[in-house]
Amino acid sequence: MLNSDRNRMKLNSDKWFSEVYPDDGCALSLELSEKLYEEQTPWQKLEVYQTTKFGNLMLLDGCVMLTGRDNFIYHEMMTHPALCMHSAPKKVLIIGGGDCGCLREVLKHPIVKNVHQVDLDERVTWASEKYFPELCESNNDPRAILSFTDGVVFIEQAAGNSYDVIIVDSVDPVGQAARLYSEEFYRACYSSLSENGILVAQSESPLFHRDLIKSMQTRMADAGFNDVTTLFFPQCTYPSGWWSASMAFKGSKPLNYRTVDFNTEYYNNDIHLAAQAVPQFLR
Ligand code: AG3
Repeated sequence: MLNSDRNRMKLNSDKWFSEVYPDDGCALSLELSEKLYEEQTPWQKLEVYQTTKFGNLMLLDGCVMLTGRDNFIYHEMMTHPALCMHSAPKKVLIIGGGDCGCLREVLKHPIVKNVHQVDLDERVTWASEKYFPELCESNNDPRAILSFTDGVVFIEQAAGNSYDVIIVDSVDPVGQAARLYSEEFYRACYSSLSENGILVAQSESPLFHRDLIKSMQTRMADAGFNDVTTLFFPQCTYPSGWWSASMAFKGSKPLNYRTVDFNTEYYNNDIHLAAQAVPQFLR
């Protein structure tokens, strides 16, 4: 396409989905080819579309949760760095993560003995099984348990020393989900982690939500964690296209990390180190 044609192209609202970020005066648009599903679940509005170039798209309450094309970056970064930094991550808990993308990555680690995924909304997993079957290919692994209940209540009732790694794959910190970003919640995670346990939680955009990242780091430290590190990575279909995950260590932050011996699309040893480089404005 010539540049002059490109400039004349307007977004036709029937063909395009846009997630608008009003606080930041911008939006992300994806070209749609078909609407595949829509449901108001007891918790949220769930929609699935087929896009022209990004594979299937899942929205929750109008926010992009994942696309077939780029979800691998997020799911690999939410799982492999933390699992590789733990010397023996045998028991893993995923809070949220109903699309099962994190679950699939966790189960790639042979050292993992069991993974419990706790998401509020069973319909998200149903939709993922139907429209993102590649993410759900390990759901029948005997090491996996899927529960559909409130993650905050679940972790408050969990016994001490229950998990080696806890992964919080949640939606943005609005409404009910805001509880997953509180110091109280991090305290409950701390208590249920084993001695050198690691917590990793999605922590939004470094460009748009720097105050949130800073306050998550502070709350994690205030909850008792010994060390906190944020990982940075691209995620082109989330606000600003740049995303983060924050890790909290119950013991001291390990200097060594295990190398994966299975296929990944984004994560590798160089990425493991590079993702920890902190931008100047977040120091
Ligand atoms: N969880 C984080 C999604 C946040 C995206 N925010 C937005 N589009 N406003 C994603 C779930 C993937 N397993």
